[in-house]
Amino acid sequence: MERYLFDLNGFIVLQGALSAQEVEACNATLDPLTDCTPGEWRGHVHGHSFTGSHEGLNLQQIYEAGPAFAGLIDHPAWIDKVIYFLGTDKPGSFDALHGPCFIDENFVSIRRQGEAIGLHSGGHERVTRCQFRYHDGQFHCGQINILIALRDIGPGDGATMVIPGSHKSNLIHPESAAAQMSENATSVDGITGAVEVHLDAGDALLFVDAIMHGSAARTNPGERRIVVYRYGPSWGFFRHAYRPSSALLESLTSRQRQIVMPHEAQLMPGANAS
Ligand SMILES: O=C(O)CCC(=O)C(=O)O
Repeated sequence: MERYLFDLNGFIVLQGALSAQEVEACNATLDPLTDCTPGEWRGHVHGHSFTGSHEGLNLQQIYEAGPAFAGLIDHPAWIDKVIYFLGTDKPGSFDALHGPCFIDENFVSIRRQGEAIGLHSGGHERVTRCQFRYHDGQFHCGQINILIALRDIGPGDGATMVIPGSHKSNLIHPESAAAQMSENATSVDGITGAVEVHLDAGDALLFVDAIMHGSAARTNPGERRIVVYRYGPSWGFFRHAYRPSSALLESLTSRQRQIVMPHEAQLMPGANAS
């Protein structure tokens, strides 16, 4: 049933993915971090904002915050499903060069009244990284997201919104282009076909990034707290354990450098990259 619903809709909800104790441990770890500001380091966790306007605070590299979050990396409630939908569960899969998956972003998002994220993604874009693909009896998705509620998310709480089935759409959503031009771009409220996904604390939303998604604006007081771990196939990382030397990097043009090493490690001051 999960396979069928994921294929049909582009998402499934894993109810009770985290126990009450796990949710409590995550929230207790977060409590001292919620006043972090974008650009600030708290240990190895970095305050961040997608656009710096209405999307609230992100705490990037949240798996560094402590065991409660490190335990989510391969949590038994979802890891086998993630690998299955990436299609890297088969022995010898060439998409599984460095193991079955790679997390390319992990963060907590904290939103307060008025904050939201606008509609984005969609099957019409055919973006390789986010793609939904099924071939010869196997899923081959480019990115599977696990979004976990750390507090109950109901009406007015700024729920994640999805357009079921839009991971397969061929046409751009007619309201999407218009929404980019108006203040509606800041949330998914009012978009035809979009539904709120209400979650209890500890529930997880598993979705392919190709689905059109975003969130409702939070109208209730208080704070929405979610965690997002994005999993993709591991092949995008270096094939072998070689790394370019700093002498080479320093000698390259900016275009060459971007191809060889797209970005420098952004680390807490004083920390060493491994
Ligand atoms: O914040 C949300 O509810 C949606 C998250 C989102 O857009 C994403 O993970 O890509």
